[in-house]
Order: sequence, then structure tokens, then C-alpha cells
Amino acid sequence: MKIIHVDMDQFYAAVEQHDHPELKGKPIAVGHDAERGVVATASYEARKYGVHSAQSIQVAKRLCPQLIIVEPHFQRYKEVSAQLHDIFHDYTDLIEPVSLDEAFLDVTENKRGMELGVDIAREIKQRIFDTTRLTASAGVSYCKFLAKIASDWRKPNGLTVIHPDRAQKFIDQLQVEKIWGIGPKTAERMHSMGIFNGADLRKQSLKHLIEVFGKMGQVFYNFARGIDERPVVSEWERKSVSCEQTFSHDISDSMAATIELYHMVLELERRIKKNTFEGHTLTLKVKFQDFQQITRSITVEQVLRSKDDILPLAKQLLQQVELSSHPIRLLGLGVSNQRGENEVPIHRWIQLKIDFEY
Ligand code: DCP
Ligand code: MG
Repeated sequence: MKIIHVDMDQFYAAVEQHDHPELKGKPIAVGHDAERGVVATASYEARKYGVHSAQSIQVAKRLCPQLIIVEPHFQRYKEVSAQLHDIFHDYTDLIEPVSLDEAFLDVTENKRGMELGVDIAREIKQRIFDTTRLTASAGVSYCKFLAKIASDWRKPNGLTVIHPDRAQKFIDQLQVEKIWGIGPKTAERMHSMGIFNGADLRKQSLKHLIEVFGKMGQVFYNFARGIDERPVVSEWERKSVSCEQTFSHDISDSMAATIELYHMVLELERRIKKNTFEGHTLTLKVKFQDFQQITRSITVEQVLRSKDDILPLAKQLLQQVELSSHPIRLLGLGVSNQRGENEVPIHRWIQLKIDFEY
């Protein structure tokens, strides 16, 4: 596995300093300047004074009297986030967003066929800078928890790799509070047990860790050994349900294609039920013999739940495809767009584990 974690530096503050150059180099806090306002993020200049995210604006002003409070512009942050995701998608569709400025990328297999995660991370950082004039920090490792720690290791504008061969040594010296899932309370508990770093944690038995920390005991036990098998879960997997089928023989007659489509609708209906998913957009994907691919979508007002909702629309989409002169090797069908707003493209498809015979 090759995982990259990307995290923008002082994100909201960096965007504001970019958009308003007079704020560059100044201590700023993004947030509402109100009695009960809180700091969303502070520039590094302000962090020196102890100003930080989630702190009350009033406290922040006391700590740093020259602090400039800037109203947030969420639309801008979203815009920048979309630019980041456009860049990520050039390398992989397996992207798990954590927040607007942070994401995990699984680049084990990537669209560029690049061998080293570190080369991809370096390129992504450079392209982010070229596009947005903002810096990001990136971490590269073989699992999520180490990739995340790595991206934080040399902030700002950092790039850190934790190689599998060096992971155990790295974890052994790591302060436990840096480990995912260990917040201030858990850290305090660990300290009281004489656990300060990964090596201390690794000395604990699984039984004891589970006794003290419940289910998380197993997670901490694994992390101490560099084991984290959580997959990168891309957003579309939560935002759409789909299936696809590659045929053993290419199909060029519409009757055969309609039969296939019928089976796919049944499978899709099953997956919609299983995932308790509801969407308003149906997308048909067709890959032809020559690997050329097209998608056709339709968005409707009613929720697409059952075969009866989906089949007429699927047929309608299939009719828009010219089959006779253009045999097809694959069909995909997906439902997306939970809120019934604008269409959501479906980025990745799951191969159906069934084969139909004629
Ligand atoms: N954010 C927020 N409230 C918080 C924490 C964060 O509104 N309690 C917002 C503002 C941040 C953005 O999310 O700019 C990203 O959060 P990060 O934790 O990644 O912090 P930054 O990007 O600001 O700083 P860093 O350079 O440490 O990543
Ligand atoms: Mg950040």
C-alpha cells in the first residue's frame, strides 16, 4: 500500500493572506469577531502568541493584542478545496477527504503509473502551489495513521516519508499523543500507566490494553506495531451506489443489452437496499469494444429505490446509445445525488461478481 496524506498549511488563514496581501506576515485569526466567536484558524504569526483553533476570539485577543480578526469566506475555501481535488484526481480516484483542506490518497495503483509515493507527493505539492499559491504538507507511508503523522512532521511545506523498514523505529520513539485516537484524556491515562512513547505502548499486553481502553485497546496494540489496515474510502462510495459488468463476449444487439441491463437493475436495487442509499440521479456507463467510454445520466425528482423506479430510466438511457455498429464490452449503472441537487459524477465502479450466459 502507498498512502499519501495531504494537509494544507494554516488553511483558512493562508487563503485570507493570499487574497488580501496586506495581511501577509501578520498575526491573523479567522472567525467572527463577536462575544462568543471562536478562532477557526490562526496564522503562524498568531500561533506564536498561543492563539489556536477552537479558542475564544476574546481570549485570543488578550493573548495577542495586535491580532487581526478576519471574517471567514467559506465559498473561497470550498473553491480551493475543489482545485485540490482536481489535482488529486489526476493521480487516483481513491481519495478520502477528511476536511476541506485534508485528504488521504491511495496511490498504490495510480493513473500516472508512478513507482514512488514520494514522487507523487512532491508533484502534488508543487501543483497545489502552482495552482493556488498556497503550501501543503504531505506525508507518505504504507498506512493511514503513519501517513497522517508524517504530514504533520515537518509543517509547514513539509514532505515526510515513513518507510515500512523504518516504521517500527519511528513508532517506538513517537510520543503517544501523536497517535490517532489518543486525545489529551487518553494520553493522560497512558502517562499514569508509564506509557509515554510507542515502545512503552508495545510492551503492554493486548489483554491489558483492552481492559483499560476497551475496543480502542486493540487499535492501540496494532498501531504500536505499525499495523493499520483501514482502507482509504473515497467519497463517492458513500455518495453513490453502482455496479458494472464486463461481458465475456461483446454485445451488439439491443435485446441482449436490455437483458443485461435488467439484471444490473436488480443488482443495483439490492445494493441500494443493503446500503440504505437514496439518490436522484441514474448514470449509465458504456465501454465499447475499442475501450472508448461514455456515460449518460438522468436526474429525476423522485427517489430511485426500486427496480420499478430504475428500469424505465435505465432503458431510456440505453436507447441513447448506438449499439449496432459499436459493440459494447462493459455496462455500468449507478445511483447518486442524495439531495437531488446538481448531478454528481460517479468516479469509480465495482465489478459485479456475476456472469450471465446467453
Ligand atoms: N478549522 C476550524 N475549526 C477547528 C479546526 C479547524 O474551523 N477547530 C478549520 C480552519 C482550518 C481548517 O479547518 O484552516 C483546517 O484545519 P487544520 O487542523 O488542518 O488546521 P490548519 O490548516 O489551519 O493548520 P495546519 O497548518 O496546522 O494544518
Ligand atoms: Mg491544515
